[in-house]
Amino acid sequence: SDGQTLVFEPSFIKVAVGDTVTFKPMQKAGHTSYSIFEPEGAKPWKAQPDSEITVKLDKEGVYLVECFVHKTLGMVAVIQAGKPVNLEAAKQKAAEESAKMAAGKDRFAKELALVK
Ligand SMILES: [Cu+2]
Repeated sequence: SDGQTLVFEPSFIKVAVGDTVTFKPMQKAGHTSYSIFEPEGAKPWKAQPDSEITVKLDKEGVYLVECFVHKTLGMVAVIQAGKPVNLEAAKQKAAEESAKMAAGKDRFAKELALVK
């Protein structure tokens, strides 16, 4: 870590379809994990503040994640499960969200650049 606290770490991960991912809050800062974009047919998730959540990524594609409290500060993450079949739509949604941010406007783009 570089000392930043309003970040997901890692902020990009690639997993296999059917894998589970656990989000763990590292400070009591009201952090939450919300999915704001998922592959078609995938179930969105919303963690309670300061609470761990484990999600199963059972649909192939790109998922966009935000901390509900710090999303305007660019606290966002990207998960790729299998092939990025919905990448163009994910980029569009990420651009819309990034436009509303006060800081970290480039984070979604940097994370999505890692999708292969
Ligand atoms: Cu947060």
